Amino acid sequence: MKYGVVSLFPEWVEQVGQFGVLQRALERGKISIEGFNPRDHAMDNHRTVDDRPFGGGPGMLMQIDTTQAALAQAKTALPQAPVVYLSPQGRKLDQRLVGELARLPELILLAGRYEGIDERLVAEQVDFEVSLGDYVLSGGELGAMVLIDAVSRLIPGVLGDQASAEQDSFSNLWLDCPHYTRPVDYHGETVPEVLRSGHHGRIEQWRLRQGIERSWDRRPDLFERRTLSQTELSIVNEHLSTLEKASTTRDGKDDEKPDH
Ligand code: 4GX
Repeated sequence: MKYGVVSLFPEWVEQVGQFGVLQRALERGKISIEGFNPRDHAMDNHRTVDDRPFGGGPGMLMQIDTTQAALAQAKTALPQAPVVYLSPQGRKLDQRLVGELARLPELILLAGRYEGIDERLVAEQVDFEVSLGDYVLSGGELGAMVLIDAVSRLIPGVLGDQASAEQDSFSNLWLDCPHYTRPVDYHGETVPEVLRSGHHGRIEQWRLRQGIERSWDRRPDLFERRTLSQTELSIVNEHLSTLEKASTTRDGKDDEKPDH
């Protein structure tokens, strides 16, 4: 995957490739990251890259010519790349979208600063918008970095062990199960016996169950519009009756609420 990043701070975005698995991916030529800075195209003495919005109001916009010039340069370098604009108006990034993007050979990420970019430039030049979530960032750079990180680890050969990408949360559509390492006893809490049993079938079952139970408890939205397999359904049903028992036991306890 070749990434092009149009940003006023391209060196910052490029740093995402200086550590960990992405650093190795860069070294192995699995990915490349090239920045394109609108400021390099500013010709006035102040090297201006912002401009005032028509209609007034607080804040500035990206100056259209310099943004356009940097984007044009990125498109020449990456002729096959769709242009992704990071903005809160975009499709929210999730693992499904990450997977779709990972199949592309090239990607241009347009990271806006200030209040954004002229709508005509967006309409003419941007293929789609991606949002990191419903909160406000100071610019699209962190979005571009998150996207590069999440997409790159799905590219074959980027993770040492391809199986670990598939095991992560959301690749299997459920939250991840808990993990344990040494020591067996940590502050009086012990590692679940099943994980020390060496029984791989039971370990797999336990991990699936833990992931589904955690999803039910913490992310009920993951069950919306999803058809459960027979196994998943029985895990949920058993979890529900366990929760039910626990709550009726508590309700029935008369030593918790004193009688008057
Ligand atoms: N997920 N921001 C983009 C500039 C902007 C303003 C208006 C388009 C329209 C964000 C997010 C995000 C802040 C980046 C505003 N762009 N990006 N920037 N959430 O909050 O991606």
